[in-house]
Amino acid sequence: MLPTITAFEASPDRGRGLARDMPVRWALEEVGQPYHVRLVSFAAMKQAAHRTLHPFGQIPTYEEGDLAMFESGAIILHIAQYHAGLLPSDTGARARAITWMFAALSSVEPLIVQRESAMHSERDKAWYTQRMPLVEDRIRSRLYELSMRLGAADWLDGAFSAGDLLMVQVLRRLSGSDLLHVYPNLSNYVTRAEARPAFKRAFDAQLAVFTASHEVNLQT
Ligand code: GTB
Repeated sequence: MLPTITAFEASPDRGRGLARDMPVRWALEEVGQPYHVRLVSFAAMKQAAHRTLHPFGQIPTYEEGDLAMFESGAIILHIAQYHAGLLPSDTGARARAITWMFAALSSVEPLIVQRESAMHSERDKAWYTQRMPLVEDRIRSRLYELSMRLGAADWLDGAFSAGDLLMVQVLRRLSGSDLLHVYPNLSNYVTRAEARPAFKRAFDAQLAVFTASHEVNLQT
């Protein structure tokens, strides 16, 4: 039985592949696991049926037989544990790759999400122009540290892993800002990952959903 994931029926990212179904799709493509997608509206996400799968009423979710999961990081770890291709078999290297997964989600992404939240909900507040440089400085110093660690390597720790997949997906949220370009090795890291055939398949699949929903909206 193929796993089923959920994704936005009409993603607010307008097909840029920034919503969190994207890294799950990408992980499934990397390991060669076909999957079904169930599209959900914002209203449906908040209803009881979806909340049995996701207590916070969000996407993505993952169903496979009797198993139902939420949280993109946990889903990707599950995929990586049960399929070859996203985690090394050596115990130490595997632990380090998992460390990078957590680093992406808990030490890098929150700083970037803070900036997005400020841009979306605090623009009209008196403190916005003072707060934003501080928020961006925190991102800059974390990117500097990451850039130093990556150095001239292709990936964070040896071969491409689920740690790189999540880190790149997090860094992609800075596309459209100039924050990443200050560190050419990080920009190149993202470009290198985006050139992977699995990334392209995942990206095209989520873009097709946006294009179809956009066409429907134009006709109605
Ligand atoms: N920690 C959870 C995970 O990693 O799975 C977070 C899940 C989450 O934030 N889901 C978002 C959601 O369902 C979609 S991805 N939001 C609807 C709601 O809460 O009602 C976050 C996201 C949304 C939009 C953009 N964008 O437009 O660029 C980017 C990322």
